Amino acid sequence: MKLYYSPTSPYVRIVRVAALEKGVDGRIELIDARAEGNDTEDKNPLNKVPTLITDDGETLIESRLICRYLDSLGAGPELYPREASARRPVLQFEALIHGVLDATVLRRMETRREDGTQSAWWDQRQKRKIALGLDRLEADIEAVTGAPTIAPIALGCALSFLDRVLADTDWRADHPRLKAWYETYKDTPSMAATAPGD
Ligand SMILES: N[C@@H](CCC(=O)N[C@@H](CS)C(=O)NCC(=O)O)C(=O)O
Repeated sequence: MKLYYSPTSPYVRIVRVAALEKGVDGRIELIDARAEGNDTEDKNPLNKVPTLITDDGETLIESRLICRYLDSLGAGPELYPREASARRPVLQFEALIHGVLDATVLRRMETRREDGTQSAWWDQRQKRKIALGLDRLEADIEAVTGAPTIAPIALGCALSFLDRVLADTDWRADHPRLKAWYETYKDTPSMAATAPGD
């Protein structure tokens, strides 16, 4: 398999941690999508990372789809529980984390606009999504303290990303349960192996 990646993308990191947890990372060749000639537009019309090319030559886009595919391979833990009542809260938790990540990326993009064209309204809107999303994750923390599903993987990668890019957001201050959980997770072998360099 070939995984088009960028080292700083939180979505790519989720896929990479999932691959390590499933024991299939050795089957994946990493291709830096930022390098000349490695653009993904001819494979993925959205031209985003992660993009995975399977051994059968199929192209999979979107980290959540790729993680589900990896879950169908390898021997590791069931990242997406098969049983419906166990699967639903995991999918909900995952969706919420991706929402927080999407809002964080949008805030970051806004800061890159030229001076005078940045929208305080837009920034505030994304900031609120992040704050309320974190509150809900704090309330539902049990989703990550049970079985080793995709939920802790996505949460760990998301909190790490917040630390890296949102200097004005001290998420730990109002979220003691997330803070305590992250301390136990941030240095796990899969997280250490995928840490973005500075
Ligand atoms: N929902 C997508 C988000 C992927 C995404 O936004 N990737 C960013 C990097 S963090 C990207 O490739 N951006 C390039 C672009 O939007 O042109 C997923 O979960 O895979």
